[in-house]
Amino acid sequence: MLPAMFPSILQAAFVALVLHSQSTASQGIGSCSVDLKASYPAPVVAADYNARLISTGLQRPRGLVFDKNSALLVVEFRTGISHVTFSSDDGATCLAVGKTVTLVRDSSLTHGIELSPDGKTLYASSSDKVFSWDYDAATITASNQKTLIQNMTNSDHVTRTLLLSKKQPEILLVSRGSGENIDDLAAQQSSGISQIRAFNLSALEAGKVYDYPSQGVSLGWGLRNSVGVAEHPVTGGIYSVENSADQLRRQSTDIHEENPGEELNFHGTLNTTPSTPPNYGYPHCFALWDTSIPSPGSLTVGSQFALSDTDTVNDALCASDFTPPRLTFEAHTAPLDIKFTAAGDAAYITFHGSWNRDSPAGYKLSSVAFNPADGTPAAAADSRTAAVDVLTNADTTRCPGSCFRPAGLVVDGQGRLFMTSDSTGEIYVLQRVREGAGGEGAGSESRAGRLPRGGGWVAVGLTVVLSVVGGVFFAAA
Ligand SMILES: *[C@@H]1O[C@H](CO)[C@@H](O)[C@H](O)[C@H]1NC(C)=O
Ligand SMILES: CC(=O)N[C@H]1CO[C@H](CO)[C@@H](O)[C@@H]1O
Repeated sequence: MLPAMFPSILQAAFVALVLHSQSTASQGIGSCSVDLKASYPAPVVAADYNARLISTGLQRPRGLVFDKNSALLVVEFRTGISHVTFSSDDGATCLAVGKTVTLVRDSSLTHGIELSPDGKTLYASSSDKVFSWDYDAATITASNQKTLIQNMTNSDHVTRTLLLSKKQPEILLVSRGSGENIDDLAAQQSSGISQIRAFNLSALEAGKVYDYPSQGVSLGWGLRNSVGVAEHPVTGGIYSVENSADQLRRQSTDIHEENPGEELNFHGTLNTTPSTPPNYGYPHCFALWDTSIPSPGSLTVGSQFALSDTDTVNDALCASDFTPPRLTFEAHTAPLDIKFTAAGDAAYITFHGSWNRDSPAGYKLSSVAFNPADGTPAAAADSRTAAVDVLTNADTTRCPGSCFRPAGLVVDGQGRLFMTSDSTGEIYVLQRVREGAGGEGAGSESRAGRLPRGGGWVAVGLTVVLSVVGGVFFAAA
């Protein structure tokens, strides 16, 4: 009897400890009339953040940007672009969505969206093309559609992430993934597969269209599917988050459950773009997340490894000829977006969630601490704890069915973070409520103080009771 009961009591104690330091979304601080409820268990919010569900009913929302009138423009996968206004903004996370109208109806659009610094040119992408429109925020119209870049069609990965540089506003970065899980074409630079390329929009002659594979400047290749791309606000350093491969075997052993790691790659700054762009490894080399693989040798977390030691590409070549990630994340968590805070002290990353794993992983929003002055991640390259939970599903074993799936991010002028969940058609807003977040080591005592009124004391009480109960059972063990 006792051994069978034991794990559940430990589990209960653990749950209480988690409750002690976290709260659930939409349990407001102060009064707010916005009270949307998710159709799945309420997400769990880190204690140094508030979070609220503010919009539902969108069609697979992915990327999003703010226009000059503080409306959100949201690209909906294979639907178009919606214009979302707020009927009230009572500060913090208390925003009420007023009207949502269709701005662009286009079933080819997938994910990428950008707006020029003057707010008058809108950009979005299909799997093949990047388009622009003249955008009028007052009349809510997008007109005069043009094709700027073409020839990006892939059968498999269809997002073409767009990033307009803030440091060089005429430069548009476009990230394109692979056409299949292991795409041999990616090994030829001229294919334009699995690359991030930069295009000078000011240099595009009227009526002309850039050819993706052969024009623009490559920031790197061998990037399987780098869906999130961001520019550090202080240094201008370009980072991307890469979705790495599925179903991998090493020396014929199945290693896919815990490997390879997803990657955070660094691409330098736009004014230091090297004439020979670095190769980040795919489809030959992959980043290690779990070191328990056949013949690990001296490989550590984040080292790049080959699939076979008889290959022309082996571990030694992966180390010498390819650029390793700057950070590695849990296998198959599927990072889709990365956005920096204005100060550059943290980056938020949406992990859409796994399919190629027995136990679901990801399905959460995380933060990664950065050194604001030099724009580098605070954690070492072999860290397994660089990504810190901000908003998580209450029970990941129920994902993807009863879960939100984070996709796009945007930070507003007040530092509030807006996040789409494509599978549930939702937008969440989050706000950091205490400085020093975005890294590790926040004490749980101060976190408890951020629970909604009343809840904190219940959680503290529960923890005390269960710690005592747990202690008794630990002692018995
Ligand atoms: C972009 O093109 C314009 C027009 O040709 C040129 O003046 C500008 O220097 C270019 N910008 C960069 C960063 O190359
Ligand atoms: C190399 C290549 O495939 N080029 C194509 C780019 O797209 C245009 C417009 O669809 C085609 O005409 C080119 O053949």
